[in-house]
Amino acid sequence: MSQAENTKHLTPQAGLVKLTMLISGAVFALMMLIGVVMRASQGGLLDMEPDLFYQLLTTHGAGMVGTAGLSGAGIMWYFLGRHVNLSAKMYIGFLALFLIGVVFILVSTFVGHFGGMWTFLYPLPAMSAGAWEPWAAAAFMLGYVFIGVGFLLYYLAVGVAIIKKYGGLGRALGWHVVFGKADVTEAPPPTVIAAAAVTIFNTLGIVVGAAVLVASLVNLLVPGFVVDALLAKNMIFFFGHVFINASIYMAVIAVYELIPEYTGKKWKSSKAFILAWSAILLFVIAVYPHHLLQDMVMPAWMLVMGQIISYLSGVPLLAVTAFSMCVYLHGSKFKWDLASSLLVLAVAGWSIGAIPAIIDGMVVVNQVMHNTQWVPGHFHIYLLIGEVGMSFGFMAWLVKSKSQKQSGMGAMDKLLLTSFAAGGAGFTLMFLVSGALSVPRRWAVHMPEWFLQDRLATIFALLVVFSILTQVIRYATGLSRNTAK
Ligand code: HEM
Ligand SMILES: [Cu+2]
Repeated sequence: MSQAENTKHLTPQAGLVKLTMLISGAVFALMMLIGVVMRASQGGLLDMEPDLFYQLLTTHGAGMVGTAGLSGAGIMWYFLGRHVNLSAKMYIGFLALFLIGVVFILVSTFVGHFGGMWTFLYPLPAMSAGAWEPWAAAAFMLGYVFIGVGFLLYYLAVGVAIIKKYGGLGRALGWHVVFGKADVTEAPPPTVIAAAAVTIFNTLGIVVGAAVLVASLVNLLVPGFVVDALLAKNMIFFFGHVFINASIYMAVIAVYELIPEYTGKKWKSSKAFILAWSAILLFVIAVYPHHLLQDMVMPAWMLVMGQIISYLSGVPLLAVTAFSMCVYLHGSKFKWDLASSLLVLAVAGWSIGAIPAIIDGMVVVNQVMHNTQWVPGHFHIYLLIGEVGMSFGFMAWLVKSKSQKQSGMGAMDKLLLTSFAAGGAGFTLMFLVSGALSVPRRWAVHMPEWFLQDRLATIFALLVVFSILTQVIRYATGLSRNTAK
């Protein structure tokens, strides 16, 4: 069946995905509120005990990264379902395990006062100096284990379905086209290529994450069981880097599938597209040492690799997504509505955010910028404007009604888009400015000299929260009205 035929069908399990996006949207909004509270507290606008700040920061980090993963997974499931047969039971299992994990994490941070950050860097969870009990750290890591197992189920279902239809992950990646004799018309659709790549690297990342989680859990229960701290750090950052990247690489499938609805031009699996996704697969796995540039005990070749691949990582992103999108938009009668505007904005945000990230991936810069707010500066650009933008673009498309299709952007749509874009840009810019001024990240208490950026950022963040909260409400009401997709 051709791709065009497929897209006419109703996606099976759309209801499950709609529910996933509702949960994601609500949690995004809630975690953003926590973010505003933290930023206001850094700016001296709120009085907050530092230990509460670290519990909130832990919840915000884990909650945001988890929700980015969840929303990305929802998007990928929805569109992959147009091409292969996916098991609803496995998805329900994934969702259930995910939600159990969330409960563990919330209990750990809010009841158990765990504040060891979403990165649970070994041996911090076991060394709270009385700030939290070992059970709270254990609950946090167990929560991750549940979420991880849920994701493994998810990728198992995806992998099996893809292999059944395409006869192997290599073929799903399009290798028979670029390395074999097959014609480019025999290449799988972009969604399948992306899904195959993400399935491989995120499964690897989660397995490594699970291993270090279990080791840390044993260390918590039996303190005599010591883990090599550098190895643990490598495993944690491999997992963390891969997982958060996977969230965007899953969400971008919405761009590949929806932008063609607006341009009338199918997103093609060209040879460049196939090669770019194979490069992404390799780079995502190999680039993680850019998180360890300050660990001078690391083998030098790994750090050099981290820096060089950081440069390269931007290329497939810009070439196959940003550049292709511009080509597709150019000369087509593109209809700007909330969904399509958010998707285009998100690709722009993702691309722009990659630049300060690459800069920070250079050893000489990292020497100065490491652990400053430059870091949350760059990742909030591609996560907030990029991943969250794609998720809300997809959600707006899901609930778009026929009458809206004709009318394009209403006044409310314009307001929501502008406040999201301007708020997001201003909020992230303040992080970058602070980072350039060497303001440290992860500090509960700021010096009065840093308050100006903190306070401006709080105002910008409120604009984002206004937009996102309103969009969630509109999505929820839209779901009950619209069952066409
Ligand atoms: C209105 C939106 C948001 C606000 C106000 C906000 C606010 C904050 C603040 C104040 C910090 C701490 C910065 C510091 O270290 O000094 C932070 C960290 C972080 N945020 Fe956000 N954020 C928002 C959206 C997001 C989104 C959408 C994501 C991901 C999808 C995200 C993921 C993270 C992560 C991973 C951290 C790092 C936590 C850590 O250092 O362990 N945030 N955010
Ligand atoms: Cu990274």
